[in-house]
Amino acid sequence: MSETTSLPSGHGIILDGIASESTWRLADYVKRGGYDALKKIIANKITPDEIIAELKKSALRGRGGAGFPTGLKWSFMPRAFPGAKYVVCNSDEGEPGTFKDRDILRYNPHTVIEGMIIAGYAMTSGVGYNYIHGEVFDVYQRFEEALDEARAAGLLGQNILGSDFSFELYAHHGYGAYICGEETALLESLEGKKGQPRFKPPFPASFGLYGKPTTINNTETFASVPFIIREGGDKFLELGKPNNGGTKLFSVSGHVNKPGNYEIPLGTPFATLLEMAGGMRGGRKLKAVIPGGSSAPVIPAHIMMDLTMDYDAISKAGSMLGSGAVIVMDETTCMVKALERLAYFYHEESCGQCTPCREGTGWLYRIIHRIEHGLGREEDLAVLDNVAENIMGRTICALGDAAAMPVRSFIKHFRDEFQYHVDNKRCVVPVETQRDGS
Ligand code: L3W
Ligand code: SF4
Repeated sequence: MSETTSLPSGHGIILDGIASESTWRLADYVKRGGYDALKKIIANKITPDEIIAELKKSALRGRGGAGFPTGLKWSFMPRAFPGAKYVVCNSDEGEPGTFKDRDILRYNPHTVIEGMIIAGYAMTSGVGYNYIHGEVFDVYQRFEEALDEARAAGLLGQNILGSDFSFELYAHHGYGAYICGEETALLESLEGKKGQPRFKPPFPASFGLYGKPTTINNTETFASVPFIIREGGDKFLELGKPNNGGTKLFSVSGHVNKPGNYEIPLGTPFATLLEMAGGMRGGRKLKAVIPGGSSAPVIPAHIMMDLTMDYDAISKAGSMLGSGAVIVMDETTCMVKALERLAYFYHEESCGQCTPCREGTGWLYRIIHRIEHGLGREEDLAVLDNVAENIMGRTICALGDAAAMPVRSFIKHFRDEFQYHVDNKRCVVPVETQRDGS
């Protein structure tokens, strides 16, 4: 898993003012306008409906992968439900290429806490949990410290800021299984069970944690909420483009000079992001980009260089903006080897509940492995396509599709390279020039 080595950068709302290691503290956050949104809600008795309307105006879309409209999701919550209702933050980022949420929690945890408190107020929920990926324990500890600061300041807990609104928030650290980032597997895990996805529907909005109505959003989604309430949904929308409001963090990895997290307005050209990341390493030519985490179909360079980084443009090009993990590959990349690595990951991480995923991911990996190792058979590309097709749409959760989609896109765009491997039992890119993107 990639780790950033320097402070994340960019211009926007989540990383604004993040200038040093200590900007995570409450006092610093307050200096930057932190908790003003919560104070505004309480002082002006803003209603849940008004908050949800502002979110809808902002065109904030879920930052975890699906890009689902946040205001709409919050409106699904049955506020009149008499029992417990929960707000859950999905900080279990495990998607290969994604490393943004850990930096948000590391450098700006209070913006997530404030966003979750506002969510509790808007959905009349009294309890929240932040499920944090198990492999980033320092982040869990920092979030716990930030929670202590918020509690001590009366921003969290009973009668927040002297009002009759109470909200408690707990951190929970996972154990590193990728599948626990799937929202229903996360809920199972939070309940203390084995982390395996549930059938949907019912969606968590009606049957969530402990079977109660639950809203789950990604870390970055909650982190965007305070700005929207403080400055207004229109202002957030204007930062991005229609239907793609605001700024977004992109985790850029691979063959660039400055891998790291960059916050940019949605709709920014990919070429600008590549420049921010220092351009191509060694001045080499761009070959392809996975624009939204390993589950997203690969896009060849000549298409990618004309695209803007937003949900609609990337999906029109046949891929997904996903969680915003941009994996950059230069001309020295062997596409068969790259796909072999992805296929291995999904095969390892399949939870095994559904036969097409459990068996199919193994088939995909083994066939790609033999092609890569000079044992490819003439029929292999057709078999790969057939296996991928038989996984897609036939599983409980999106991991099946996530394993199949890269296979189809790699072969679609780089078929000649796969065929060369099968025919010549070696790579078209000389082995001595191949470079690892990690
Ligand atoms: C109530 C309805 N709620 C939808 C809710 C649903 C969920 C959200 C989006 O997959 C993708 C996946 C990964 N009533 C509803 C409703 N909802 N209809 O809206 O739902 P869905 O099913 O479109 O997405 P999902 O199952 O959450 C997420 C892709 O993201 N991905 C994954 C990245 C992984 C990370 C990580 O490591 N943390 O971010 C990247 O591309 O493949 O396609 O909340 O309940 N009628
Ligand atoms: Fe488990 Fe794969 Fe089925 Fe998802 S698709 S529930 S990971 S077996």
